[in-house]
Amino acid sequence: MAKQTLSDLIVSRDESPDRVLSLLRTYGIAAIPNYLCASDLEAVRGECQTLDHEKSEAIIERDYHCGRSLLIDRRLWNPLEHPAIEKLATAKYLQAIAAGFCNKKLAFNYQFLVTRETKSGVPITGLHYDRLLTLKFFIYLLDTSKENGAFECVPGTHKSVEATRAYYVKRGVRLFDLPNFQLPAEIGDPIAMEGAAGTMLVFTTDIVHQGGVVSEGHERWVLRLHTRAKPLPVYSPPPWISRQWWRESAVNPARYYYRFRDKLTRESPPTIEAQ
Ligand SMILES: O=C(O)CCC(=O)C(=O)O
Ligand SMILES: [Fe+2]
Repeated sequence: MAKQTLSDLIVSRDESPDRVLSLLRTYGIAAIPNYLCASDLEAVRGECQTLDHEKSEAIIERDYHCGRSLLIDRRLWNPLEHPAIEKLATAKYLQAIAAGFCNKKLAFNYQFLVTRETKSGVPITGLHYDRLLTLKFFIYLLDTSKENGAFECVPGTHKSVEATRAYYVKRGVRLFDLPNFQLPAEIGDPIAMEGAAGTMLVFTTDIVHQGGVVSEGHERWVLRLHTRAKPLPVYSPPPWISRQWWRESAVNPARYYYRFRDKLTRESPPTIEAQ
């Protein structure tokens, strides 16, 4: 596939969700500048700020090596107290994208993460795909460029990652153990998805991606909504009662069948590359 630039991945706010879907399917990502208008952006920022002081079972502070990270479960909070984030999380436009992208039952935007990256000089993450497959609606709350750690990705890698995931899942490998940071060195240079505050990136986490590096004197602030297929994939599935647990358990016959077959056929995992 010819190398893309950021402008190939941009959808204008007044285009239909179909345009986002087409980029999402081809490249694994689309960017919508000005997704939030100035007043909605201001309101979302205000609510994100108050989350910092809110005590609720819905909000969990997570360890984060480059700043602060709050994980919020929307199923456990009071929507009336967070109207701006609720409006964003329930938007028909986003529902149409999610439904068009995945034809399974969805936990649509059931969870979101607010991160504020203030620590400079350290990569936010290295290049990877996520172990838990997620459709992310990732919104910059501040103007974001390479200087303050813009999200980066290698467009078109999601298809081979999907095949890689299927390869391991078929063989009973735990999602927790997926080698999601093991990527070929020649995968290609990632594109920095720079955008003004209010820009939304829509991507499947099967795309190879990473966070950038915040430079001294700068910061990044992001809200990202998580949509996943049901039953929700997890790192530690509940024993006995979940299909994921049986698939990952020692009694899964596929594990032994493929061990035998892979020896005979010398089949190896697909190569992760841009397609
Ligand atoms: O924070 C970033 O830019 C990278 C984020 C990431 O890896 C993710 O949301 O899955
Ligand atoms: Fe990730």
